[in-house]
Amino acid sequence: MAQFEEVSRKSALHTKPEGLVLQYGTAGFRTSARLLDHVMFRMGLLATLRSRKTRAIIGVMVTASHNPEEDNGVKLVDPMGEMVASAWEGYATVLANAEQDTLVAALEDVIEREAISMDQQASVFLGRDTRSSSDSLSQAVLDGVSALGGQSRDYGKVTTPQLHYMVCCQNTQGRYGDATVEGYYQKLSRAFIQLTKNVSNRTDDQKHLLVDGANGIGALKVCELERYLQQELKLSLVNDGSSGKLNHLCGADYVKMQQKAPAGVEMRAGERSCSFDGDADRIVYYYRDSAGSFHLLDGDKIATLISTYLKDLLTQAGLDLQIAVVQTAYANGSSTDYLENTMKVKVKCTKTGVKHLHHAAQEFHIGVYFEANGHGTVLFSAAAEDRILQLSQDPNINDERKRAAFLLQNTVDLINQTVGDAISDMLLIEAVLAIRGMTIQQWDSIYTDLPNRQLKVKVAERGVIVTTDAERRTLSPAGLQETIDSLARKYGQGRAFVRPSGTEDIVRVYAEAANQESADALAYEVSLAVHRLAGGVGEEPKPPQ
Ligand code: NG1
Ligand code: ZN
Repeated sequence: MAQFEEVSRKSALHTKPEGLVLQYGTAGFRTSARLLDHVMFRMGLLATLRSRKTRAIIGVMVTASHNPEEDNGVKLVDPMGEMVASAWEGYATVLANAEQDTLVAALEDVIEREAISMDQQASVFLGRDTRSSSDSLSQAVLDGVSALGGQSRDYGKVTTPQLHYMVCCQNTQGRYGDATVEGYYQKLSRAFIQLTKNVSNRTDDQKHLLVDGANGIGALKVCELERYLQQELKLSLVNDGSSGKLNHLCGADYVKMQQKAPAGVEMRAGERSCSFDGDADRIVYYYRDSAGSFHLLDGDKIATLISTYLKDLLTQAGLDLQIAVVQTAYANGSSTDYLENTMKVKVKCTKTGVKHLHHAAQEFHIGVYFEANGHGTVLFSAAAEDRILQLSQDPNINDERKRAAFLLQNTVDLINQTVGDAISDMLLIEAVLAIRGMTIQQWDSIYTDLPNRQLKVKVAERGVIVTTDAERRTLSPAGLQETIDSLARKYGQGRAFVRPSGTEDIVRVYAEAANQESADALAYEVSLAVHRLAGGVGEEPKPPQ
């Protein structure tokens, strides 16, 4: 077939390093940028097939999110803006790992299994982050798309959530919004201004926010957004990419893992600050108190703020819609306890990785999902959106219900339901704090986090760790879970679990306990058990200092 001749010809320009094996992981392929050219070309091919199969536009995002500048990665976006279906993650792995001379056979296999009609039109939307390698890697994706006769639209530098948004807008014929960056800013800023315009007495301090752009794409985009906000929110941007290195000593991942402010951020006591990650799909907030102590408000605190706000609005609106919060095992135990026992909200725990949370959130009228690291959003079912719309148009309701319906309606518009979005989440949090007249300290004091610690352990083969119960327990290697159980029992409010990372070649250890010393000790002891029982390589973990 002539089509495959083109694939073979172009593929020779994007050769695979012999013997290299990569896996489509928690967030697509992610590794050193110099190993990815062939993967990008092949993801261009696969996205084209997926587009033919679904008869819709498919997205391809070139980014390695919070990884260092030298890395890169790629993820595919399905028609409604969600992560690609899991069977296709398998095809992605097979295609990426096919040697040069078996690539066409691997493609033909996908075409046959999925009964893809090659006459069907195909269209791919492409976006990329600010990494220096992203330009040429994007070109490799475009080569793959054209080699299989697909059309493409290159959005250039956009955030990951912006690309998800474009895909959803185009596939819903504009019902979700206009598939342009301009359309995105207009929809979000309009909703933000509607939500905040009736809030009286907002001081300059309340309208001001310090943003750490991680020296990445979010920094560029937040600057573009600002002029749409009509001074209702004034942003001071640090780590804007003009001089610093991407994700280096800054960004949401750094702040969350180090539990300290990023480089370049000088905060006055009580000043609200936030950090994006390298592709702007994660956000965390933080501030310094008057004694100088640093306070982090992570994804769990964000989920709590948003779900409390929505629950109260539903009550005021008199709408009987079920709201739930979806978390992972990394959620701080205090947050789960507060949500379940104080707020009486249903909480569901899923495996790590936003696709799992997203899927679980779809089961409810309103599903608020956040990973502790700050990746999350809110999903409204079609029925929930309809009921909110109907109520907002009902002339026979009292003022309180009218106001609540108006706020709910604009909240729906402010949220990027396709994927966690730092910019959309930031605007939502700012709007909620304004509407509720809350300071960041008041938000922080809703509950107190249990001290916790995350560690990494290097093992020969991380697949030897098999987990169950939403990754909260291990099935193998033998004896590991029993050891973790007995270690956790030694400490007040002790809880620990381990799981193989889906994005790095390591095992992650999480521990929390009533005080930091205990959390550190527990994390260390569990790390040691992993090293000893799961084939640790290199030196054994060292006790905390
Ligand atoms: P892994 O490496 O599988 O733990 C990490 C994050 C996830 C998710 C992905 C994708 C933690 C503990 N894990 O996954 O939550 O964000 O990266 O970026 O933060
Ligand atoms: Zn990210």
